[in-house]
Amino acid sequence: MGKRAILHVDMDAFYAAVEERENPALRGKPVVVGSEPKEGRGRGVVATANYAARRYGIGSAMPISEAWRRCPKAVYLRPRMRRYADVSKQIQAIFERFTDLIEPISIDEAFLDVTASERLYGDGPAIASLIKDAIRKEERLTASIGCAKSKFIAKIASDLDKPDGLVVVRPGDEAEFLAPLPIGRLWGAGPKALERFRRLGCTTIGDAAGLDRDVLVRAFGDSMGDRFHRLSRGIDDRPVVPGHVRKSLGKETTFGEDVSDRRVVERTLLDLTEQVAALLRRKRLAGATVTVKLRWEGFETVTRQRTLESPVNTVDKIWPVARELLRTADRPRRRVRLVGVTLSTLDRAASGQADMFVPDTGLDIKVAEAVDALAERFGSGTVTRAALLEDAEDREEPTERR
Ligand code: TTP
Ligand code: CA
Repeated sequence: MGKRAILHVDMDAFYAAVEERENPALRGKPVVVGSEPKEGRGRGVVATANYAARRYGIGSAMPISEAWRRCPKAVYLRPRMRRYADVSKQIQAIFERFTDLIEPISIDEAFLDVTASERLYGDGPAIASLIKDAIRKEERLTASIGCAKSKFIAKIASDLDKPDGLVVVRPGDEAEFLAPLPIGRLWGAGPKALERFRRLGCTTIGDAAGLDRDVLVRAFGDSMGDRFHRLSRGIDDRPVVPGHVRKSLGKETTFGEDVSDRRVVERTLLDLTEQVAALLRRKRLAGATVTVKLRWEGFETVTRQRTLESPVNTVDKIWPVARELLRTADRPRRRVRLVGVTLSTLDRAASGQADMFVPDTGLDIKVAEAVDALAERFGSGTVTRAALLEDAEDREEPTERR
């Protein structure tokens, strides 16, 4: 493999840092961004906490009630997704000065391949410093960067000296760098794999690197075994793939025949909304912008969109917005050829149980997951539809609206 220079850039305490820079009164205080704490009775979770709040043991995905218990005097803020998405774009623009090979992996993280930029700006570490300086000066934020010849090593490195870190792993030092790290840092090593590694006597990546490839293949199968074998020795050739992050997720349907019955249009849109919500959840994403698209007979097309304060991925949160957008866009006398719904301004949803993006009803992600499971068995729409449509069918005739 050629000598590549890969950077992994990860913003520090991203949402909280944006809030701090925009409100000097927060400086030095513990700041928790997440759902409403309701004096300890809130049911949502923490999106992130600044480093002052982390000293109380507060972190992403922790129940907000637990955060409150640990530090009631912290400043508790709701997320402002649009703001963070804007800042994310500014940071992306800084990256673009140095390379076209940018693979964003979330709102505040990206891989950059700067190999071809080295002639112009100096080597990888020098470019990493320039990027950190630009982010500090222009955005008043700090980033942590890992610099190595592969994505895997760069990603681990960026995490080792947070916040405001720059960790460089020189070519040839990879195995030595990895050896002492816990085996859980290997990409793809979930709980099951960890248990198997434990039985093989491996606790560090170095332990795994010491095993024969055959042993790993026998324990994990051809593909995972080979992967662990290579990664543990610091071998990772995966390229930086530009524009990897999904920007929106939507579904649309063209009717077999143009439709005038608004109940049919709404039912179809609800169906599409359910599918989009389920897909978002499966991909562990949530979106803050809801867009509804309508095409009339004759092909004229309109879209209406609204951005919510925080991202959502459940049908009961998306549907009221989608329905309202449909109703404002609609011209009831015209027949409808196509209807669609798209969620954008995407962000990752908290993994696991309660979804941070459903602040006051820790339950509905569970309900949504149960619905997903049922939908997989019986087809989508089995559960939620009846309840949600009631509203659609009981409402006044569409002609009474614009
Ligand atoms: P992270 O990069 O995981 O965390 P961070 O930037 O807040 O802190 P660190 O310095 O450790 O990198 O996530 C980026 C943003 O994504 C974070 O600011 C808030 C959001 N997020 C959630 O909303 N929920 C989550 O469970 C996680 C992990 C992140
Ligand atoms: Ca981060």
